[in-house]
Amino acid sequence: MEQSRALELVKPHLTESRYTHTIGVMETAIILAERFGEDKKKAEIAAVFHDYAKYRDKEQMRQLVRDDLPCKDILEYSSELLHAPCGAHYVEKELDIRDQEIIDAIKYHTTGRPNMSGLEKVIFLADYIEPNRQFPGVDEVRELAESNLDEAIIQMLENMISFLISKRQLLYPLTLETYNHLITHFEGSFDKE
Ligand code: DGI
Ligand code: FE
Ligand code: FE
Repeated sequence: MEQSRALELVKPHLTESRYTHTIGVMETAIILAERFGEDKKKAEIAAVFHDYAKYRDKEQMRQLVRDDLPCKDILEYSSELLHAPCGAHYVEKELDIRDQEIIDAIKYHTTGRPNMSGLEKVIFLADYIEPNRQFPGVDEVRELAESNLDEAIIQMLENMISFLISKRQLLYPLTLETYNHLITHFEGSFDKE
């Protein structure tokens, strides 16, 4: 799919600021894909559609999860988590995007998961560091993303998890599993006291 066609398809589903964010994620994802040897075209398409379901009706998304998706546990956590797996489903059904790597990158873009593919990592990180983002600590993650995808994601998860704790938000187990997996596999596997 051409970039212009993809953007045209996603635009009606987003607010203006979310569309600007989406363009930022797309441009960042292409740069990261180039840098870390991932497929740029897949990164572009996954980025364009990553927030496709951001403004869908929450009750309809809960229904979809209850009836058709395997991730039932998500229903017990923040409704902000719904748009990732539901978006992956809608993109497949409504836009006929069948590439499983693209679908998985959309599905896991909010929480990550253990053993993420390179493309999943690129979208997960691009969503966090795109130029319109202004989270505390984001510049440190941008700096790490210049050279090390896994280190950047570990720092990003530390920021995210600390932020959620500071707001006394429930932590979705998959987010923690992503973090545990990365520090086990990419920070040396010795125990730190
Ligand atoms: O959709 P975006 O705003 O671009 O970004 P996103 O898809 O990463 O969604 C961010 C939201 O997801 C934010 O409100 C925090 C929430 N989130 C991510 N991981 C967890 C989480 N919320 C809870 N409660 N638990 C998590 O583990
Ligand atoms: Fe999102
Ligand atoms: Fe996003």
